[in-house]
Amino acid sequence: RFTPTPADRFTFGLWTVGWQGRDPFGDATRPALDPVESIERLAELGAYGITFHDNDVIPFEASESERAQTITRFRAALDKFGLAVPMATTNLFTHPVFKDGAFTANDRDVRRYAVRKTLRNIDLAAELGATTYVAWGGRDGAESGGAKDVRLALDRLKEAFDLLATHVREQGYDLRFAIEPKPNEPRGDILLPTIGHALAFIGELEFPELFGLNPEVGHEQMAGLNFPHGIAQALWHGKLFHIDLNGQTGPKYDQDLRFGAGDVRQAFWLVDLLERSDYQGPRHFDFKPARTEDFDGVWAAATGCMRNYLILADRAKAFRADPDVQAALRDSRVEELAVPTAADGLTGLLADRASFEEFDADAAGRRGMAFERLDQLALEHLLGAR
Ligand code: GLT
Ligand code: MN
Ligand code: MN
Ligand code: MN
Repeated sequence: RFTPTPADRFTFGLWTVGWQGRDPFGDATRPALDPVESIERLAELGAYGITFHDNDVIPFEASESERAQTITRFRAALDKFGLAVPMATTNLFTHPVFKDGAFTANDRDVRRYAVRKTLRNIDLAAELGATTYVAWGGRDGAESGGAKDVRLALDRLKEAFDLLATHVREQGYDLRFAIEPKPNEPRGDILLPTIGHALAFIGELEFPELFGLNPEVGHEQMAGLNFPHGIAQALWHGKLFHIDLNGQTGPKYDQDLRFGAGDVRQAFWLVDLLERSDYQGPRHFDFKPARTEDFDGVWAAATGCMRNYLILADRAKAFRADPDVQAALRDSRVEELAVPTAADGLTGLLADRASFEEFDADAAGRRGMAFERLDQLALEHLLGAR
């Protein structure tokens, strides 16, 4: 039970299991992991695919021939162990050249280099069959007010995305972009800090249909936001292109805990939402196995991510199937929200005396919503008490 299979569409970033545990206060606690070994192990554990930054596979300083050799070896491992590459992305944050950002660096030469580096990896992503290209502008931000003209930075961000989209269209790639919001870290403040900011920005792009979101659980929660609500809005706009699943305990540094750790109640409502939605994309984990762990701990954490998703999906299903829950949902009039407020139109609404002149607001104000019972039922299902 709760054993993942490729049909569950679980995917992992190479940089997740490959994280060596380097943090601002301490050195690596684990040796580097060969991407080929990650592919083999993740396939064994039941994953569907892997995702990568260019430099997770190809070292930044690799020559053209080293690059070609590395890609050949990487492809061979994917074929051998049967893993897909549904998504890829660019490392625009590790090298010092990106210290003031990539697409929005004040230095024009850095911006041109960042777009070229991305274009090159988009070609590789398309070649490997990826249909989503993630853009996380982790260094696109500032620590101080005078350092960045935010309106100009947004002009340059739009310019970069318009160039990338033009390339994808000209090459005829079956590839869409997923912008990943994050409020801060590594910059003091990052541009497009939340789902809402990113959604609004997409509307200003030249090819908005090619752009959606890759929201991360912890990134919204770092800003104190409700992740399931953010995902619901992304779905409502038709913009949930991809998702980064992990765990976070409230507003603090980006913890990247394994999925299911951190805010387990939001994790429950998230899985309940995703499983009942039309989201068909991968369930992608972007977590960091704690630096206390050896490799056994790394694979245990990766397994935990997948098992927790399956367990929560099972709990959410049991919650929805429970007749007591269905009665509680009726008592809370949850489905009544599907009824349009004024299908009779403005004229009908204005003519309807029951809607205002004869409306008893005090009586309506006395009606209980019965949400507490509903939420208790959810908690009991989540805790396995029902
Ligand atoms: C980095 C970041 C993640 C992003 C990755 C994509 S890289 O680890 O913290 O949230 O998803 O660039
Ligand atoms: Mn994160
Ligand atoms: Mn991260
Ligand atoms: Mn992420």
